[in-house]
Amino acid sequence: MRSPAQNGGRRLTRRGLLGGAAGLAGAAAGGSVKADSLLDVPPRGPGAPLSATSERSRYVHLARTPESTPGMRPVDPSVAINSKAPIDKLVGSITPTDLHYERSHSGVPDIDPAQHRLLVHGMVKQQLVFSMDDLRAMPTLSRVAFLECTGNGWENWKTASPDVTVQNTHGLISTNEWTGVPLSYVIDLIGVDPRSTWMLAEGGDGSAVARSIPLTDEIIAEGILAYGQNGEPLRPAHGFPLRLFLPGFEGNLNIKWLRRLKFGDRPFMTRWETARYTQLQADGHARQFQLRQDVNSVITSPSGMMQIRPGYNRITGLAWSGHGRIDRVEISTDGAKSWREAQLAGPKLPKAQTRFQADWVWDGKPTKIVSRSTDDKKQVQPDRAAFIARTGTNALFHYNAQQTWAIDQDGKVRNVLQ
Ligand SMILES: Nc1nc2c(c(=O)[nH]1)N[C@H]1C(S)=C(S)[C@@H](COP(=O)(O)O)O[C@H]1N2
Ligand SMILES: [Mo]
Repeated sequence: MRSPAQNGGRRLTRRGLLGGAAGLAGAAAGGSVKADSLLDVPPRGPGAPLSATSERSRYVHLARTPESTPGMRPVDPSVAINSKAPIDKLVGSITPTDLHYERSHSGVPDIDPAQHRLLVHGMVKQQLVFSMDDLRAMPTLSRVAFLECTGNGWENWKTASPDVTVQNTHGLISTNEWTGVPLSYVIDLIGVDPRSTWMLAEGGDGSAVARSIPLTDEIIAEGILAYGQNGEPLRPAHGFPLRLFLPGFEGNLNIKWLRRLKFGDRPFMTRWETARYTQLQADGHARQFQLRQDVNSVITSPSGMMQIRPGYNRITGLAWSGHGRIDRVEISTDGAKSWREAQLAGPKLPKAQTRFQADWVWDGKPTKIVSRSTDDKKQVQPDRAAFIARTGTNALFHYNAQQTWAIDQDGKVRNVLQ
């Protein structure tokens, strides 16, 4: 009887025969051989006992990387301020819950949901305190949407470290299904004063992250007081038992461990919006309240530190926009000289990561690959030169310039600025 290893060997030989540009169709189909019997597939075997929760295969290794700011290297988790998602190793467009990126300013509080309360006050008809049971009794809404730290990409703002992965450069984004009470429901319930144009959201963690949120029609219509993530209660790292979720808006507005909403007629000017999350412009002035995550994309394979071979390579990556739906993604395999349209693999949800893919035959010569996305509001991802011309290099947040990966003659992929 033939062993799986022999089958594998036969595949490799077949692939070798196909090699090169002429074999594109065959190579794209991988190592398929004409099969004539069950001897061509590995034998069946006995199984392990069933379990209470499903673990990953022991052949699959997936982990976030805890990092300090703006360091590129893994650090001791006790001093990490964020932990990046392994987007180079994920498929599809949903991030597994345990791999959703994490950004916490002062650790993860241990909150008993039975004790947790949400205070809603300020310019409202009636000031109320809700328990988690109160909130869970209200109508719910679920939505698949991305969450992105406004610092995503900041490593490439000034210099490009060549030896990093896409997890390092773009790992502060994830897409999950979020479930909770529509913000609009609570606003109606408490009777927010129509003159109230801002809402303060405050977290119950040590650093009491608090942000002022403008009460635009879009935010009222789409905001969620979320207690569910991918079909289960939020994980503590992501705000258990309650967080604010605002599709398309910068990560830090999505207050975790939410304990207070206060309504008012002006921004509350917390230190998070006066000192922390402002954008220093080229002229030295700081810009406040740049809240939307812009149109963005990145090729996740081939990407930083991967090794490719001449011949067929599938290009794949992720695109997203805080403005809405991704309309198209173009890729260049000649350093942004020429572009062609990638295929959107779907689902194509608004304000969610969308997978794209394209065939590519690498001729073995050094080159650069780039992606650029366009959303349904006609926002186009800028190249780095245009982005820097517009924003300068003083700022830290909202970096959405096109990501370039350089491929050298040995097929090694490296991070470069443009
Ligand atoms: N209370 C509180 N909310 C918070 C934070 C925090 O440290 N404390 N971090 C913010 C930042 S900067 C981001 S990017 C997101 C990260 O959410 P996640 O850890 O679920 O990915 O939460 C935001 N909400
Ligand atoms: Mo963030």
